[in-house]
Amino acid sequence: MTALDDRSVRPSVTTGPISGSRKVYRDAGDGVRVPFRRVELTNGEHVDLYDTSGPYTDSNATIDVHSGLARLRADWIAARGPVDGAVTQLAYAKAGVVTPEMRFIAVRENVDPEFVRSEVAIGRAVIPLNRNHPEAEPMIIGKKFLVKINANIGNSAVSSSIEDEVDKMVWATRWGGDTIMDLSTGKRIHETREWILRNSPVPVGTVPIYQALEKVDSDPAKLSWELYRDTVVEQAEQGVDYMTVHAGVLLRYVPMTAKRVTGIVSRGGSIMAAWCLAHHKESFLYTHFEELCEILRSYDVTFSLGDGLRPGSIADANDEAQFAELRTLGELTHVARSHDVQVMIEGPGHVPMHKIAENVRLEEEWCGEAPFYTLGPLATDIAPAYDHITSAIGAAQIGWLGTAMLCYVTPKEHLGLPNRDDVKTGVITYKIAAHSADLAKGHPGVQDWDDALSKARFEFRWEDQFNLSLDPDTARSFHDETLPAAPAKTAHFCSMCGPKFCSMKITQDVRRYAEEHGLSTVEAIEAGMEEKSAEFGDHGNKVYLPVVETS
Ligand code: IRN
Ligand code: FE2
Repeated sequence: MTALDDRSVRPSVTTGPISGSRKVYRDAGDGVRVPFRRVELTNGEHVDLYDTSGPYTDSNATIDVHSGLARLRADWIAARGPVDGAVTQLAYAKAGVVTPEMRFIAVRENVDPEFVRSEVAIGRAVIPLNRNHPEAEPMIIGKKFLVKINANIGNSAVSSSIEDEVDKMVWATRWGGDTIMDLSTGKRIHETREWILRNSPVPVGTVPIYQALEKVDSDPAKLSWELYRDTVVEQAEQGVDYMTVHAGVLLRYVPMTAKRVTGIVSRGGSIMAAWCLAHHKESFLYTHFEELCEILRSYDVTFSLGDGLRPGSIADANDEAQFAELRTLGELTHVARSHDVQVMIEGPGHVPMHKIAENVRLEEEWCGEAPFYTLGPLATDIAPAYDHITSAIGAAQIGWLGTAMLCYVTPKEHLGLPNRDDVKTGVITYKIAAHSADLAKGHPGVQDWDDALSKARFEFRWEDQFNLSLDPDTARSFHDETLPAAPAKTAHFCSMCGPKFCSMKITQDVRRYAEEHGLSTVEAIEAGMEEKSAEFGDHGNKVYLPVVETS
């Protein structure tokens, strides 16, 4: 029996399009179809948006979580043999081969397939796709592409079920999660991951040391290379696309954290530090790294070299321990690449704004521009319950500076396991950070979305404004709170300023006045001012007129 045959597990997932949009596909040649979310506007125009949600939002798709998603890439994978003994996207890219995955990505990103190949070949971008995860839609992580976001899900010893985690995966990708990581540490880790993988339209990452620790009753001293290796093989066989490996936590770096305010905050980092100290030996992740490369290479699993010594507080940012580890990650990057294994580098954490740029500079210099993948960073420590915001401030900046993927932080960070609502809040918050970074980086076509929304807003096309927003449901419900009536959805004002004080309405009046009087806008403002001052004289000196009720 496979895990999905277990009928006692009954995940209920959200299907159907996001309100106001529908799934369309663009042809990338040879039967490769690339999905987009099309928002049809009331003025006859439409906007096509990058779509991470997979078949779940396609009203023509049938979803059965007990069979899993269609195996989109199965034929592509079957059709190709190894190059130089390797089956990784990196090996193909180096050999000059443009894979169907690269063509898919080129359409998604609005760039040339050859450009995709060349960025992968030099290691500045990665395509995290395990051969055993054919259900996933290809995506790319690299500074020359759209900034991506990852959503962490997974159970803990005290909370959540398989059903909840599958639902969170679908929910996270619905709102824009580019990858998800299953960080389960509780019960039924293997089964939970199987359910997620078979049903996930996006790449799935894990931290194998978590499951390894479960296997030794949570005693880090009992871990061994052999047990870890077997866990990696088990997960790679299932189809995990990228794995966090904290191989840069070396024995000699551990004392560097002694005087920190928050010590070691990385779970994986602290597990490895505990092992190193217990045995007084160098980390087995470091000493067996080349063997690990050979395993990852045979599945095309991408390394996400973990930041086990990342700062966990503003006070500890950019310290000796953090940068010592980063140098080691740079060394390991080159080892992995020599095995044709794709690599990205994990980064902090908690970093005040003035110390963010140095992180990107050193990562690029030491790690050969491998894609940087950061957790926030939180720009301040003072706001538990709002750490999606403290971290999005850092994330937007570091994304602009060249970080390729942002690991979301939810409002529950530091407080508890995120639930479904927290997942959505985290994803939306990080889409804001990532898109803001994309705008600043000037990726082709990125601003079209902003422009379409702004035009809709200015022209009081309320429905279009809602439908174009990252979260149409919430935008619409906020508007409904004060102006629920249907006519309000075409009205030339909202309840924020009321009909008389709407700046957009006034601007439109100015423009109309100009047109009617054959004037330029500047002249119209001047002429209008004169009229108004005459009017004002009639009203005496009552500057603030009471707002007139118009209901
Ligand atoms: C991302 C960047 N730095 C850390 N992360 C994520 O944190 C990583 O991808 C994984 O989801 C989680 C690992 O946490 P620990 O084990 O380092 O605490
Ligand atoms: Fe933290």
